Amino acid sequence: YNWLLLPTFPDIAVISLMFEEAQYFAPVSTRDDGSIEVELGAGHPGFADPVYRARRNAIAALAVGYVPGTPIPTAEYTDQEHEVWALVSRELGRKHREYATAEYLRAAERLGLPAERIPQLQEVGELLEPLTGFRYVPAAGLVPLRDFYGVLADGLFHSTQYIRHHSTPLYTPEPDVIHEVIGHANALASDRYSRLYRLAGAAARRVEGKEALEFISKIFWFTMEFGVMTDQGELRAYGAGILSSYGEIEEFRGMDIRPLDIAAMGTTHYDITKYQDVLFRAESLEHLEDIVGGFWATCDDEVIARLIADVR
Ligand code: TIH
Ligand code: FE2
Repeated sequence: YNWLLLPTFPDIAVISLMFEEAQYFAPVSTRDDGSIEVELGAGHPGFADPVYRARRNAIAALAVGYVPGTPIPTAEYTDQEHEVWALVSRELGRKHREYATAEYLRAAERLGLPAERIPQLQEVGELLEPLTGFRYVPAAGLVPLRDFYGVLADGLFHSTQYIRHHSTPLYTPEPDVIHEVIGHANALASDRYSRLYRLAGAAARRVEGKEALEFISKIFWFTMEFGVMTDQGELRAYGAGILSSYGEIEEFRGMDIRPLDIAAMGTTHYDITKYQDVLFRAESLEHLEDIVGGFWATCDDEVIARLIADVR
């Protein structure tokens, strides 16, 4: 799964910088003729597949041309793309019953995503909005941390629209529409999880420094992306990154599971290109709301600077 680190991909330092800055996204640029190009590294499973590359470029162009406040442009997915969704949806459906929290399962039930075809992001927003007020916004590539998190406070979620390459359905280090929708939209359909997303957004807006913003984003990573909790007497996942990968979901119970701790989560390093080997466990949803929700609701630059100083 380390295709991003293969030699022809820009440069390890640049990549790790990008990981610190935001989640991983392939760079998107505009050619001289105005067309949009997504740069896939030579180790990317879609690198040598001209059909896939053309799809990535076409889908990125939709997001680049998106005008906020208007309906999200429709992506005309191919049969092969719908098949990837259907396969992953089927595999995850089974595994979620065993590994996802009751709150996530209930929320997924009430959202009612299609299992056989990729839903349009516009449609996802229309399903979500009456439930928790969240809507989707298309993103072509890297969204600056402050924007990505900040607008969560307004009930907006930035989402990629492309789907992972058909040769690697079980895991991708690149967030794709399966991750954004099966992982995040199902969670955003829960009143309680969606409130936590909004609190993360409010926290990101409140702080001024880059260090504080990164600290908040790491807590988000170890909770809303890769969080696990004791639920029905066993370890279950509520994090979107675990719940969107039918490879990783089989492994998380065997990882290094640590107690929920704000200072530890905010300062622990992670590598987005592999299965997460350090996870933080909440003892219940109430515990998560108390500790993490409580922190996001009140934290500021000063509090965070003190926490970081104490860890050092
Ligand atoms: N690894 C996830 C998946 O395969 O669905 C996608 C990502 C989650 C978080 C960052 S990338
Ligand atoms: Fe995510």
